[in-house]
Amino acid sequence: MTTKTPVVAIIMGSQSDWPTMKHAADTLEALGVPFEARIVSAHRTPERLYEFSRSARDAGFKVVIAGAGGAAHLPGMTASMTPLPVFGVPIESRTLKGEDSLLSIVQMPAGIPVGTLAIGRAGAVNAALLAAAVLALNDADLADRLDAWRQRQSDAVAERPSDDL
Ligand code: RP5
Repeated sequence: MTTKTPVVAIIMGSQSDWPTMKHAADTLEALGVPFEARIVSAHRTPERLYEFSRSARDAGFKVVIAGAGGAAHLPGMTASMTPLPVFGVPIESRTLKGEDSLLSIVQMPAGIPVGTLAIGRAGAVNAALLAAAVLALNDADLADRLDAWRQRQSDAVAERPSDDL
């Protein structure tokens, strides 16, 4: 985590979500985007959820990434209480493999949007990349870093498959 004022809030419903949400944190770190990660449970710490969501914009955050699993109310409840863009990451649950998380995050009624990503690691990484893309609209240096990140990714793809890996 960088020492600059965090502009992305990564919130998650439980400590058990961190191995997934850490991929979002690592991606933001690689792009030089200051962030803060917090555990905020819609079910177990509702007062913390209200406090965080209602103060997020004034605290200087520009984007919220919210990861939750099972009956995953966190992203939608957060989005209902902040005007900031909220990206939801469905955590892969043990019983239903994250389909429960996905459906409960993606099926928001019209009026309160949550930008919903894929289940698990891919969703966490892509939520961070989307957050960076939004911030890069007003940050030319970050736009350059994002371009470089994508170029490195392209450069890392071999032309042909190998038996040696
Ligand atoms: C949700 O319940 C969390 O987001 C987590 O994915 C799920 C299970 O939480 P734990 O029982 O592991 O704390 O609120």
